[in-house]
Amino acid sequence: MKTARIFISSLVVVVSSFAAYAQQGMKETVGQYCLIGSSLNQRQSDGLDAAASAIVRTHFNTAVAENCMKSGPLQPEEGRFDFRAADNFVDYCEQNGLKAIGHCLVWHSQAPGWFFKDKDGQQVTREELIKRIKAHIHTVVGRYKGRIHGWDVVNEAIEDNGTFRKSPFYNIIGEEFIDIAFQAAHEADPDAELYYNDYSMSQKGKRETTCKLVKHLKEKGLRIDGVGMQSHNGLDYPNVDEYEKSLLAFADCGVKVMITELDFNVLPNPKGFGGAAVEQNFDYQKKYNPYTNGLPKDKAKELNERIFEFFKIYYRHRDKISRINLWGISDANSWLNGWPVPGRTNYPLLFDRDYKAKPVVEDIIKLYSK
Ligand code: 9MR
Repeated sequence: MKTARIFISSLVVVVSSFAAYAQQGMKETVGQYCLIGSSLNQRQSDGLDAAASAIVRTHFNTAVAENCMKSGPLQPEEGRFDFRAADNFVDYCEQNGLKAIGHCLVWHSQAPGWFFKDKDGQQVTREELIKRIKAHIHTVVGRYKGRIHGWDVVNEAIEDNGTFRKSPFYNIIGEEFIDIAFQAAHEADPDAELYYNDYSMSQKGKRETTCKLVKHLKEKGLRIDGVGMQSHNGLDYPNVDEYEKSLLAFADCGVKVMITELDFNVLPNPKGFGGAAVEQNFDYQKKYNPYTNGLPKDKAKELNERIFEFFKIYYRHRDKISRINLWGISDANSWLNGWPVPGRTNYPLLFDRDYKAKPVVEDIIKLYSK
């Protein structure tokens, strides 16, 4: 009788520890070292995607709004703000134990057209543009004061060759627009972390100018907490040595390194394609969309290994990385189905079209459970 009881209680221990392991998500494992999360599309942050919410609750402790906090959607006309979607995003994060990241305050790409024009349709003056940047940042950051963990203050201001992008912000104000944005964000929420975020960060030119920018901001006494490496990767780019070099270079400048928009394109790219500038577009051709009925086994394996290769780098440098963020939850949600070629079937994320974890999720959990 006694032996049977001991046997049963040992069985209970074994089964329950197995269940605990099986239920362990990335937030208990990767989350011991850094924030781990995803961008949320509006349907998700409105709470309408139950399958996505289940993944969020098991695996993530942070999230970024994929689109609804950009300046275009937030301030479609001067002085008229639409905060409905952004409010829902921040509420959703609070209800689901996620540190909310604000993306993004100053980005040439999604700034509304009126931002750069005066009432006669002429280019706005330097003074007026500075006023508009400050007003936008004070209103948006001020509204969520104390509720946003960190803001992508300036997004994609540097070209691959290290020169500043000739955006309207740069052309009208000069490099100082970056200082102005960081200062305004800090004034509006002194406790929020502030980041510079960009793609193709493994490029030498971008790496060097980003480091110079961080040093410059610090020398001016402005707050900058981190650099975001977007990491829109593919199976054969970027070069991992250069990528790692950038990660270490940013850490050396005394800021946190964040992987902010991680995904992995598996489809063939048109000639001339590079980076992640949303303006790039190519016409649809069947040869660019070879896996409409699922990824062949060898490609799926290659993808798994490629994703894991990056997570091994992140694990190795876990003392330097403060956040790893995927750019979407399931393959079905990814922007890479529509860019740079429209209408494709891509497989860039950790969860497939049925919201099922790819094998690499288990690999990542094991790696970070060591
Ligand atoms: O994933 C986003 C896509 O849905 C939008 O149409 C696009 C333009 O706003 O932006 C995408 O997200 C971008 C991010 O905000 C900044 N880095 C590049 C991302 C992919 O283009």
